[in-house]
Amino acid sequence: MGSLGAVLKHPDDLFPLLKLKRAMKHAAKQIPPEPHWGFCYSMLHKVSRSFALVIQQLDTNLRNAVCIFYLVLRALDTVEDDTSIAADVKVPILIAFHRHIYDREWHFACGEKDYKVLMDQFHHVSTAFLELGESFQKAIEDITKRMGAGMAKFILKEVETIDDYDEYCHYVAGLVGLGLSKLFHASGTEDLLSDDLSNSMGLFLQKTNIIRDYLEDINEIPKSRMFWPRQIWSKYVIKLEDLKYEENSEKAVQCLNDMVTNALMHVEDCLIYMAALRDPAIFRFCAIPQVMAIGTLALCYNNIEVFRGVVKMRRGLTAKVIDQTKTIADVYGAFFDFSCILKSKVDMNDPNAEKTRSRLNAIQKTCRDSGLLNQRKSYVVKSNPRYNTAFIVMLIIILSVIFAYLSAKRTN
Ligand code: IN0
Repeated sequence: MGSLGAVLKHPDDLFPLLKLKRAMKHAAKQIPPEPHWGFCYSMLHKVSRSFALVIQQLDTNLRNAVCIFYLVLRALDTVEDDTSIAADVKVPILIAFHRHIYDREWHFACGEKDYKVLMDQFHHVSTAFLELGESFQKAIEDITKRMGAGMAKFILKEVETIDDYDEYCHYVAGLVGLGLSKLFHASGTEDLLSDDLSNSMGLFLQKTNIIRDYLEDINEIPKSRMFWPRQIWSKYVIKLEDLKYEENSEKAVQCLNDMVTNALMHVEDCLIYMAALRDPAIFRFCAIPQVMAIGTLALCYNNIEVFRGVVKMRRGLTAKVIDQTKTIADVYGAFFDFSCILKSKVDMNDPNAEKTRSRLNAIQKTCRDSGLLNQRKSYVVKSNPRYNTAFIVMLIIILSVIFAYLSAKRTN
């Protein structure tokens, strides 16, 4: 659907969309003048768009550390993701990456588009990294070392069991949670939150990405990337790629629902983590990706389109999440609402229907028990066709007035 069509269908997206556009324009103007920091912040805007905006709101020292942490991880990810690099070349680079970040001379050409530029000009990232405070540098180095080693392990090994799946997600995302918790603590505003809770924050995001990106990963050239655990998909098909074929649609959706149910396991830890945060900017930084993740799961659940193309939250809903995620009450509200949507999609013939429903009930109970649900305005409501018609009529009247005004001006 085009953007005008989407706004006509969801008129209450319009103001958050305009606000987001304005904020992005403003953020793009705030690129620092020093060439290395300028490179890092413009790269951040290119590779993460809306997320860059949330990073921008952090206090300066923490913002710089998170920006560099994000780019170092993206660079590591670019090496891991590049299926054209042979394993015997890739593994030593991943294992030594935590040392390369101290070396302004180091560089390795790989990746595509913006990621290629990031890799080619990595010296800017190293230069900026070396200007961070020592506790920030140590935290980033430690996580990069553990993540590189974990990625190297999984270059040589497939994700077979659910334990492997949790271990792989720990390396590529759970460790990001551990690192961020250290950076927040080092910045002086937060207690050091537990490794388990920090890990769950990353696992919930990464499992959502792995579910959403099934088709992109399986169709990767020259070699498929496979992150769905065999222990789950082998209950439904013989080979992971069979899920994309039309004749397996029913099994594919059941497998997808199984994967979503597995991801939902982390939600309660994530809610505890977010409730423990004190600084409002850090809170928003953590909460926005989490709300987007539960929104994405609600969209993907029971949705065959995951196996046919890209399933993404519409831009207007993303803008709304960014605009309306400010407090823990907003987060409980969003998780409650998206759980309602998920519940309404559970088919009683699905083999995991009972398990899924009980997870959703547990999430909703946590949200209800917070006592904060009635303090919010629910934003995940179905659009009312009566309001849509009123909006379209209003829009036509405004456009007619502007047109009449411009025509009158031209005749004068
Ligand atoms: C992230 C995470 C992230 C943010 C806040 C708290 C976190 C706590 C634990 C773990 C990760 C946390 O958020 C980003 C979000 C992001 O990049 N969104 C993209 C959208 C997209 O689809 O890629 C955007 O353009 O807005 C995230 O996904 N990851 C990430 C990476 C580095 C850092 Cl410092 C923080 C990636 C991942 C793999 C999930 C950890």
